[in-house]
Amino acid sequence: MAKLDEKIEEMYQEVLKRNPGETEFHQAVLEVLESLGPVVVKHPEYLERKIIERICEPERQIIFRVPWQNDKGKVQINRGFRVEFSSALGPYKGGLRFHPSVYLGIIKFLGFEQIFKNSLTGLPIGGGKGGSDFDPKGKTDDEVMRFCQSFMTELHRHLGEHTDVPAGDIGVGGREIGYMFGQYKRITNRYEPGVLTGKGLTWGGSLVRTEATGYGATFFVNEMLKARKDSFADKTCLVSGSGNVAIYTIEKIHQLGGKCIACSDSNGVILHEKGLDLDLIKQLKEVERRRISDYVAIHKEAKYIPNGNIWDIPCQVAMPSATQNEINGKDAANLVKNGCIAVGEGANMPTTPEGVKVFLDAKIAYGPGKAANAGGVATSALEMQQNAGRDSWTFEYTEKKLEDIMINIHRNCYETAEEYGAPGNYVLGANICGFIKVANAMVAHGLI
Ligand code: NDP
Ligand code: 2IT
Repeated sequence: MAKLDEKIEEMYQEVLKRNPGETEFHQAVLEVLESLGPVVVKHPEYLERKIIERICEPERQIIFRVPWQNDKGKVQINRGFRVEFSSALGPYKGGLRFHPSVYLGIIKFLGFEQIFKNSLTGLPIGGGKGGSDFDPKGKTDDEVMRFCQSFMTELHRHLGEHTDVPAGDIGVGGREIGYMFGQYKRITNRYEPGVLTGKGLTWGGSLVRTEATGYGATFFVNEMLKARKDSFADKTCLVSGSGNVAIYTIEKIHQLGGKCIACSDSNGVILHEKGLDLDLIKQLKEVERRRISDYVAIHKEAKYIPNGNIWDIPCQVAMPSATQNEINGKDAANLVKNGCIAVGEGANMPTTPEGVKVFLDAKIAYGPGKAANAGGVATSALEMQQNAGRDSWTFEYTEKKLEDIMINIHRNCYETAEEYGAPGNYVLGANICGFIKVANAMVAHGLI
């Protein structure tokens, strides 16, 4: 762990005290605070106005009961969350996660990261996150619908195109956004597409939003490789997870000439040395909602490794796209030892602090989530633009905008790292660049 500036250390201790037990939130805060020492030296006004202390305290936290009935008529109770972290740059914006591990500490880590990520996109969006400890696995379509309707029955009063605009995350995709949009419309009697993003294409959605996070993360890695006079051509790649982000990361890697040989889920790893069959993965995951273990029934030469560790497989590029803390110090050391030269985080905070240190010390190209996976939320902001203008753009036009945004984020992180004397350190670059824009807006808005 880098040593914190004395004043910043005090702020971190206060965060620990005020938010007991929220270990993921502590981790996300510490990672940002470690970068801010030189910033407060240059900008003493941030200390005077307690900008860091204010950023660490969400503007509003909503926790609510979500009652619903399963197919047998039995009453179920889940907990819903929406943490509206920062509206310095625009309406609160960020996804909803449905996963049994969800509690306040996870939503707060995600919401905190989202502030700086959204700032990096250059678009007018604040930071927020929400979700529930509801487990969509094994639930029928009707059960998911009833849950989403109950969730939105409470959440709707907090939303609005100028107030708070949720989207998907783990366990929340097009189906769930559809049920929530329907319930919002029914309760408010307003057809207000700008209230959610990730919508279907016939009712206000944007082309490229489905692909955006994976494509964007791959564009970001491509920029890191270009900065090192390298490219994806013939690179062997690993992508963890097999959900939305993983699928479109694999797709773009293949389009850019790389070969992705493995993906995973929480039960195991698929290894296919000749390159993954993405059409099959899409069929299994997006259409049939099955597990990736079924892949080997079609491709006999591929291997399914139950409880396997994907990071044990030698690769040149690794793109963690499943969940937080999926790469620990040992995994990171293994990746580097096996010849990995670039890591791009599609997931949020997938690398532990020990792992991050390994990547930075080895000086490989390491793109942290808040920069590398910003293409998803950036394209959500493009969806909001289209909704506001009652417009819809072509795939090519929207993808080009996404690519330009990722190129810009890369350049800003790269140049900020140089300016602060840490060339090649995208962690420092992303944290400082994302922070300064939010901090300046907060100074301008006065003490609120
Ligand atoms: P999905 O629900 O579509 O897919 C999640 C994938 O990750 C599944 O393969 C799932 O496996 C695996 N996974 C989830 N939790 C765990 C866990 N605790 N242990 C092991 N594997 C796990 O989600 P997304 O693809 O949308 O999200 C993936 C990551 O990307 C998350 O970190 C999310 O925050 C981040 N992200 C998503 C964005 C988006 O636009 N969707 C934007 C930016 C970041 P299983 O099915 O076995 O649970
Ligand atoms: O983590 C993320 O950036 C997301 N889950 C996407 C958020 C969004 O509002 O599109």
